[in-house]
Amino acid sequence: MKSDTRGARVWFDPIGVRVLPGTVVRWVLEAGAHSATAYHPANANHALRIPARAAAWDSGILIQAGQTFEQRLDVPGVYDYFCIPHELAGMVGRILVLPGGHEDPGIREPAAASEGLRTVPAAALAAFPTIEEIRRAGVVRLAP
Ligand SMILES: [Cu+2]
Repeated sequence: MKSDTRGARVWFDPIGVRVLPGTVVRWVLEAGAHSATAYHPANANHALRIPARAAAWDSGILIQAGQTFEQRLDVPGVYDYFCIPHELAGMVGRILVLPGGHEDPGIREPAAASEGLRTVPAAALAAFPTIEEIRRAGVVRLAP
């Protein structure tokens, strides 16, 4: 979770990662005030953009450099998450939980809109790395 010195630019680094089921993902606050919050209706009626069987998470807003938050991800699929103060600025990230081996777990892009839930801001939709990009690279970072 990063901010530049003026707070004009905010982002998750990396913005995309591929992990095996059962991985504990840790977010670390480097600078600024940020959260890591799952796209899930349990989080203030946001769209569901994590696997239906997965648990929602919300780190709350971290404010002290070095603060961390951890979440274990067991269900294969795409997990999209956002930063509460900066979702409109496109501060989002994507985790691909992919079993080892070559089977296709049928992972696909989350739906762009769902009835009765909040719309995902355009800047956020534009920021997600593609599933294919994450699958191929393993780790996707924004240009510095
Ligand atoms: Cu943020």
